[in-house]
Amino acid sequence: MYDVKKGYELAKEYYAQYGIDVDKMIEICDKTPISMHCWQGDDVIGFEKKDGGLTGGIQTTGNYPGKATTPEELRADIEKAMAYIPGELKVNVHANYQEADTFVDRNEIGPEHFENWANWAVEKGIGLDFNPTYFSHPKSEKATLSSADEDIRKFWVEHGIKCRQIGEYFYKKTGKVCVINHWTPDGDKEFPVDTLTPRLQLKKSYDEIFEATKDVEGVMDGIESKVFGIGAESFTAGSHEFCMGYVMKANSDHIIMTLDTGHYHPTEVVSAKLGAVYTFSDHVLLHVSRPVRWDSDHVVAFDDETKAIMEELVRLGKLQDTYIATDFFDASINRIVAWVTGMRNTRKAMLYALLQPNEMMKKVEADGDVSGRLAITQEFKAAPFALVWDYYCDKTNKGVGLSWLDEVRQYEKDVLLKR
Ligand code: RNT
Ligand code: ZN
Repeated sequence: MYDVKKGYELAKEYYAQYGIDVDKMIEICDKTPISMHCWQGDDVIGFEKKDGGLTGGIQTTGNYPGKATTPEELRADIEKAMAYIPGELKVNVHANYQEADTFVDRNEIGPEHFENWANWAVEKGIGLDFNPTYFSHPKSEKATLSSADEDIRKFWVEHGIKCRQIGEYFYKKTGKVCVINHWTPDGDKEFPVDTLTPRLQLKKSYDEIFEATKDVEGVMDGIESKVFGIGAESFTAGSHEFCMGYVMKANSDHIIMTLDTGHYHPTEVVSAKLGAVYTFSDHVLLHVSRPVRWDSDHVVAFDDETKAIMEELVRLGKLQDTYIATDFFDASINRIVAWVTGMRNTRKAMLYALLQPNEMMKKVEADGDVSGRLAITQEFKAAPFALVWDYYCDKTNKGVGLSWLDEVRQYEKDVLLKR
């Protein structure tokens, strides 16, 4: 191992030339929560006592051994991953991760089925976020909240209501706001003749869910859009325009947009949408993922788009107003490696964005010096960022460089492969 402290001292000098306070940026980064999705650990299956796999037009591919099959295993794996993820963390749970002795249907779940999650979060000192599960269920085969079948639509409205109540329970237990993400896969393989009625149904359903739970406290609600799902390639009821329209018209202090990085056409990027959304909204929920040609939910990379998103948030002054959550599921590699890599990359991109002369760049731009703007923004791409990142991981005791990888390999041998 090289001298991490020495590297940090040198990097600190480098950044100081441009007026960047490395320690202050590390502190901001460290305190900004990232919500880690629980579903990477078991390929989005959950713990309902029912048969049936993942549906809803999303897919995990791969059959790497050792996935979690019980809540205890999943929480143990999350804890293992947490040991290597620096910074404030939340854990994001889906409704199908309920714990009950016998089968409890989605419209009947309550806080009692999430007590173990809540107690565990309190013990770990972390916040919890939540998601209704409008998929992987016999009643979700055709449509959920946008269904023309009133019994089915009502069933899913009840589910949404229960989920907001569970969100409030999480808030009350942990003392931290619970961010709920509402995503429905409702769509069609072919382009429908009537594209309005399902949208009106979806709008009515969201209205009913929020009206019935208007006294719920401590919950934020992201409405997540999507361009298409597998088997529903031609039409999505909750499209971007629908969800953006819903959120903007609701003009509410808790209903916000969820922008998932995999949910747009391949040349569209979330980084380019943030400024426009923040013109009209106070908060955004992000699902940080990595689409490869489609919404493939690959592990988040330290790539241009993840960096661009964090740069936007920092430059807009919206890092603290944005709920940052991860959403990926790779079943072809060690799932803890997937979590740690994706979470570290998200955090890394945040620190990378903070370690730039953002005030200087804004001034240069305001002065009309577009040549200077280009030169400055390019210069920092090769700054000695890794030296600061290593120091941050060392300081927070989360594993410098690749030191964590051998420990996860050992855990695979000792725990995962024995399942
Ligand atoms: C699906 C959405 C959604 C899910 C999770 C499991 O395309 O991104 O957020 O990934 O609810
Ligand atoms: Zn998502």
